[in-house]
Amino acid sequence: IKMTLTMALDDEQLIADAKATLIKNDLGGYTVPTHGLYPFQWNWDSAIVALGWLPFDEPRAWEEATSLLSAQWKSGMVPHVVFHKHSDTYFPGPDIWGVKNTPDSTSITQPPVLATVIRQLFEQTKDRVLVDSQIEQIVKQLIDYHLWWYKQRDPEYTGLVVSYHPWESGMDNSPAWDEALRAVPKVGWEYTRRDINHIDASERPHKEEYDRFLYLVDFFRKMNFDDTLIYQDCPYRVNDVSIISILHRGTKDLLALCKALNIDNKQTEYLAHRMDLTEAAIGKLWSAETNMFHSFDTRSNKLCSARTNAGLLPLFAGLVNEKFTPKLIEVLDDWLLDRPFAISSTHHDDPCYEPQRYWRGPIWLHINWMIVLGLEDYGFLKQAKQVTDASRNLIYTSGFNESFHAETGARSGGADFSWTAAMALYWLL
Ligand code: 9YW
Repeated sequence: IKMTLTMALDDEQLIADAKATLIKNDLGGYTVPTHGLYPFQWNWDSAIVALGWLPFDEPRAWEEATSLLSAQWKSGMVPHVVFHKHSDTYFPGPDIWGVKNTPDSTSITQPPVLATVIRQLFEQTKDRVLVDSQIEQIVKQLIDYHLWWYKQRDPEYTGLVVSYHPWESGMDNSPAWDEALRAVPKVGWEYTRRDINHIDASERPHKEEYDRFLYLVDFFRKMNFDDTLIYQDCPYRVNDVSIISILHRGTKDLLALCKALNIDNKQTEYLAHRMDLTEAAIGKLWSAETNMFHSFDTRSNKLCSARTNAGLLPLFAGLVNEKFTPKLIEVLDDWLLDRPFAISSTHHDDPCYEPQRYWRGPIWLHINWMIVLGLEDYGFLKQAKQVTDASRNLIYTSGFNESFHAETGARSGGADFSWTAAMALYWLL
């Protein structure tokens, strides 16, 4: 299937193409984001992709989640990449991460959108025997995962968990990280990137960023992956507003699942208490200058200055109070004004905006989907429709790409991309 579509195809054809994309990327129990560029299982990709399988293969949707959870660490952490099968087309692989687990994985995690996805699967799967055979085990693992987040990533009970790597945010080269990353030394050894064999360098992070990404990977290994040591000494330690929002929404959805399953115990009480702490602390991430939320660098004690789409995700979490809501919506209205394609990952007036470079401008559909769910919860239906239409335009313009050029809607990053096909199937078509 050729995904460089220049004109709108009818929806039926697009649905068939989206299904074919997932089937093509299926490596048996898990779906790679796209062949070549990302040949393994990624955490938040898999969660989103499960939603794409749901309308046409329910068992496969659930399997996407269980294969990811099969890599859960004893601590409760669910890794950001699971290296189920060997591949040479991606760098850095398991040898560089140095983790001694089976299956091989990285030592960091990714935004925990899985709990929200499992709630949707639980509510929408028609085959209830399938649901009943899996749900309790999955919920148990999700509770461990969320407990790990709060205990290890917010040991001081601040209400705001921390992240140790831009890869952990899933928004690798977002300008939000520029200042915090500058404090990280560059790695001392030579290496060969593989990403720029697949994608033009103008659409990827710079070497400057990779040098620091790899320093951090080395650092985790040197710390023996010890959560306490890393919390103390990691040179990069950020309150990522996207992770905080996704975690908060995920915990809410997880507690709703627990209620449906009559699970009510010390652990669920603890999670509810952690949610209260986050609600009390979120104001720290609000900027009265930009009227939106920002991530916070806990090393320099400063808000990250760039205006990015992550700053809208507290809507998804239900973390925006009455005082902030009208201001944030005003910012969004301005962001969307006269834009056939939206929402750019960095605001088009921000000095760091680059419409073609990965998380510095291009549009990502799964982020739009989360923002739309938030807008609907808050009753901003006009804006929800605007973002949904602007997202559908992208599919019509250029198909199932990793992300989209913020001005032209053209492909940015990889083609034949699983999470975009999944969002098309589950949400847009
Ligand atoms: C990398 C797989 C992943 C996504 C991330 C995205 C990118 C990996 O690809 O990171 O090597 O740059 O930033 O969000 O999960 O699609």
